Amino acid sequence: MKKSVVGMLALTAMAAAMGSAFAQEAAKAAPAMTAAEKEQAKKIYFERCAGCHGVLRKGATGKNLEPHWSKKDKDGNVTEGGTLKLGQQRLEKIIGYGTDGGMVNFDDILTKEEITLMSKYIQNTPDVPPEYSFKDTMDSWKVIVPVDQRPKKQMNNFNLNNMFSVTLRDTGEVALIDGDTKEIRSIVKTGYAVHISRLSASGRYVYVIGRDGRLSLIDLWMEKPAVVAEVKIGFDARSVDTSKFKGFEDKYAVAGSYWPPQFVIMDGDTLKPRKVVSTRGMTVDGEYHPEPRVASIVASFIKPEWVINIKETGQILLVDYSDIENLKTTTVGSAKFLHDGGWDASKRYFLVAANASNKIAAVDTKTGKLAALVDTAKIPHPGRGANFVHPKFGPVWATGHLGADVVTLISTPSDDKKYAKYKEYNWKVVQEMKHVPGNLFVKTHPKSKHFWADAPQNPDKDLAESVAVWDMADLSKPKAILNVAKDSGLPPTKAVKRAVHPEYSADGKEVWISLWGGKTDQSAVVVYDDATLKVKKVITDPKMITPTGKFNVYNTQHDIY
Ligand code: DHE
Repeated sequence: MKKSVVGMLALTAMAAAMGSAFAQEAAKAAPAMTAAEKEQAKKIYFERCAGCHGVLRKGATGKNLEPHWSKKDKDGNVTEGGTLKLGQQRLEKIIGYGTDGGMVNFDDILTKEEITLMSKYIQNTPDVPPEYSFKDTMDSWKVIVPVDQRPKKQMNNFNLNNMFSVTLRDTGEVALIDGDTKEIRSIVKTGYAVHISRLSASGRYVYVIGRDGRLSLIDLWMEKPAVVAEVKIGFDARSVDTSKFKGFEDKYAVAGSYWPPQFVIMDGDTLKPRKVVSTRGMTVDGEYHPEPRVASIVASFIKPEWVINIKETGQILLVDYSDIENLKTTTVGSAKFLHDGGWDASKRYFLVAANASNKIAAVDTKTGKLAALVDTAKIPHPGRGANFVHPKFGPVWATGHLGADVVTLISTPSDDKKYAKYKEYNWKVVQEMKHVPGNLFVKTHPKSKHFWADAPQNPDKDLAESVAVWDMADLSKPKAILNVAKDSGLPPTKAVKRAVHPEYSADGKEVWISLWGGKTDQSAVVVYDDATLKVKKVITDPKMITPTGKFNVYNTQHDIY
């Protein structure tokens, strides 16, 4: 019998033996479901809900969804109840129409029957999924093209620096689009609902992680770039990066898993698993957490180190990969729940959103210490953030917010003498630029005068389909609003075409925006001229379905944002 199955049976037996009063009470009071209904609901929960609420439903970006959970005020009065207290009707409304707290409406994603089903399911006690061992990872590993059979030099004439890896979310693919000609050069099959693409230090390999934990390695040197190796690092995953320090270029990859909560270190050119490290442990408040998921990962350029952000514990791990057999890790406590983030302009400080605390944590990778915890508006969501020199406050790093109508600018330190006069502002919020809630990503480029922000999670259709652009030389000037869906010229569809994830071309002259439309609708990536804000090209194709994240090779390889 497989170890993971034994683990699951042991857990089930343990729960039964303990006869947990909660579990029994929940099982009694929760709506009955057939085994087939449970299976269907489990799949939907994994695909649509687990990302925000957690597999064990303990909550993170989303609320706790355990049947008997409760929140009490200081006098011990229950102020919020679990799903059983909320009950069937209220849950159906929340799932269907969303909430002011940032939960999106699912009435255009799930059918009425599915909403009823999910409302029943979350009143039942969560199942504990199986573990996933080093052996499971090893068993899933496939080298499709061995290293000695790969090209010795670039076999195509594409300008690889300006290639874009574009997530086609609902088809489980990425499109490799030539940034110069705007032609789709290759569409490769990947894991389910790919989350991000990252580059090897040399820029040759693209690493693509699916939500189902499948990591695919694409070789851009092939005549037609294709997947050369694959491995499944867990059941549920979001992050991947590579070794970028001098002497370790293209040597390792590291991928973070949501379930089980762990990260896996692999050989960079084959994805051969080398080590699995669990992230279970204590939160910054000193409580044990059984599901501390791996959120963003970034590779340092100044040390052989990865910054690995653990969502539920609020611990930032600085993992030294110079000797992976004897792995050294510095654990830096910050705040909960860590999500996405990026480098400051100097690439010494990594700034990460602690979205449940409404804070940005900055870690100093030179000293290995927390540099600052900065209070911000509600639910910061930076993507990787954006760096520019503010006319009044000097170097700043910017984050947008899911839960507030501003973009926050935080002053960041610099060793450059010309910025010494801005020192007094360091780690302070120096400005909040007026935007709208529901923002996910902000972007600028060292060669640009403009700053871009989307708002795909805004409940208003026009706002969700538009992006805002500021002139960084004079932020008091009214921002330009570009309705990307209208600019695309695509026919109207029932589903909102959410304008998402601005990404610059390698030369900083174009900005690419995805239109994240319905599950089966042909959609597009709209390319704007950054100087004139006019549409330059609408990249569309019958295969262009649910494009979301886009990763320009050069900018991703060098962390330019
Ligand atoms: Fe993301 C980055 C997690 C939903 C598009 N997303 C990240 C990162 C994490 C994360 C941890 C940082 C990776 C890194 O840098 O190493 N995302 C999650 C979730 O848990 C969440 C909230 C729910 C889920 O079920 O996945 C979620 N994300 C979404 C989406 O619905 C988005 C908008 C569309 C999609 O494709 O699924 C989406 N997330 C992205 C993108 C990035 C990202 C495009 C990379 C931004 C960048 O510029 O690096």
